[in-house]
Amino acid sequence: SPIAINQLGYRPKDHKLAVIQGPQAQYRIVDQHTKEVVWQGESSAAEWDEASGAVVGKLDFSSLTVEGEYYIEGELGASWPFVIREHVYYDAQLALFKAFYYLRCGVELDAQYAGAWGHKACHNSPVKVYGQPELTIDGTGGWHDAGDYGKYIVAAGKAVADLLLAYELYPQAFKRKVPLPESNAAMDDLLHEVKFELDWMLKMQQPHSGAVYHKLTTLQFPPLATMPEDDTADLYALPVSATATASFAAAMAMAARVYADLDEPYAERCLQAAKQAFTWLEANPDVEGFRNPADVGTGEYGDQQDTDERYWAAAELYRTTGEQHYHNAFLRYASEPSFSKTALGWTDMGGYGTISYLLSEQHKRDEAVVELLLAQWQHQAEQLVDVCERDGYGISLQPEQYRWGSNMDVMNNAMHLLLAQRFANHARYEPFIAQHVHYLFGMNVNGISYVSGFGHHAMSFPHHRPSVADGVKEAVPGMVSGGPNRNLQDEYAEAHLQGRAPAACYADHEDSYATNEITIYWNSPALFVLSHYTQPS
Ligand code: G3I
Ligand code: 9MR
Ligand code: ZN
Repeated sequence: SPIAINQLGYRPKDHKLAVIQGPQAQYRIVDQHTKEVVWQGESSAAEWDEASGAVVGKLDFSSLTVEGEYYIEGELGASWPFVIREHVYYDAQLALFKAFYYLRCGVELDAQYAGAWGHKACHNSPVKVYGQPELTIDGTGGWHDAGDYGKYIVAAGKAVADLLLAYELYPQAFKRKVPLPESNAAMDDLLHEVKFELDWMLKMQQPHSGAVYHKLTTLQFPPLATMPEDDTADLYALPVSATATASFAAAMAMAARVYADLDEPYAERCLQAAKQAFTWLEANPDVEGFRNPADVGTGEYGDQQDTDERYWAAAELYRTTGEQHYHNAFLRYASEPSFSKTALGWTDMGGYGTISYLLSEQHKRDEAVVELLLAQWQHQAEQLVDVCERDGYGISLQPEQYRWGSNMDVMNNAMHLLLAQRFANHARYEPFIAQHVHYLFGMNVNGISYVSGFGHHAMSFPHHRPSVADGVKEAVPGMVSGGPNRNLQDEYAEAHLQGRAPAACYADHEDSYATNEITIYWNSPALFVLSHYTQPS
């Protein structure tokens, strides 16, 4: 269909948009059941959209607010049916969260909780410390990172940050049970699931030094059609890094705050781990960025810049403890211009430090720094909105920004706008935020919902080993695909996507790891954003 919509549907009072390829024209919205025309209007003047390589116009039907099931119809064809309903995002939000459960390592996922998508216990052998053949550690638990079975600390850091922030800012969005094996009345499921990851992260800290191993993987990726329990090659803990240690410190400091009222001893343990990691960072100001040794081919998560992670760690430790020492450290890092204070990726974590400081109202702060950080945050929000206004599909990515994991950038930007609204206490960005959600769930040039199991035409063939190997027709649901990547960085993309416009460089194919893999830190910002829509008002 030339008419791209949010396949999940729209909430009655939200901004509602469809994007149509082709010339400006008249459209009708028809009630799917009565066949009555309930709305009519014209699309905006069609324009060439560089990112998608198409001539498109927008159909804004925000004025249709009556709940129901509809489709859009015009000369060129009709859209998928869609609903307008208050609770349209509830199931998807829960599924984006449940995806973390499906990624659990070390334990059996049994049918009671996993349905058809279970697996046996996996990756439970002792972990060899790389380069020290006599040493092993226990590295069980945690989430598989992605389509592969590696477990990487900096990736975990971003995912945990998004989940705990979502929980701090939208607690009411986490009152429904998934359910999980641990579900109980004492803690919301989100905290049980995050604890599953934190418990693993704690095992990655060297007991004496406080530094944190960069990652835990086999030496090479197993073949694609491999179930977790069949991936039995030796496991290695790769050397410590400053980025891992600082991400770890920040995530643990957040956990110490969030778990404080519910599980005091656990919160205390997280805090001690965070402090110990930070002490190591202070004693080691100049550390080479992590590089894979020559015989290791799994994800590198290399990053030469660790000041942003240190800035974030200092901010979280200050927010959690109020101790002057961390404030001083934060201000020192804040004065360094060498890194972005707004980025929210696994490489560039500065944005999380900024969020944390801006939310530390209960402590003494340097007001000049607060003003500066706020101004930067709001300035970037305005820039994102400018891009949305020019973009054919109304999102904030520029053509050159469709890179590996672009859907993370889409959701990160929506997250940025949500925080910008919160800091300035307004709701002016709502339409732009909604457009990012519409894009993720189908309002894009590929007409696909990038979340498995959600939408009439949903991503179905992720580069995700269990989804390939488990013999179940449907992919594991609730997983966010990496999305369009103009750099064609896998053999499948290279062979099939040449010459396409940036946003069209996407293949729903299991071999295309550079456009269609899934990871914990692509799900996490999407979960944050949907939690905004599923917090009962
Ligand atoms: O941002 C730059 C852009 O400015 C530049 O023009 C372009 C040119 O190549 O590169 C862009 O950077 C890309 C970067 O991702 C963006 O985040 C790199 O090319 C690209 O190689 C890099 O890809 C990373 C990929 O690993 C390969 O290292 C992804 O970010 C990262 O998410 C991905 O992570 C993998 C793990 O290694 C293993 N587990 C699965 C996971 C997801 O695919
Ligand atoms: O499956 C791997 C995926 O998780 C990684 O993100 C990706 C990039 O590091 O690599 C994938 O593994 C491929 C390897 O790099 C090249 N040969 C094919 C592998 C896929 O089966
Ligand atoms: Zn495993």
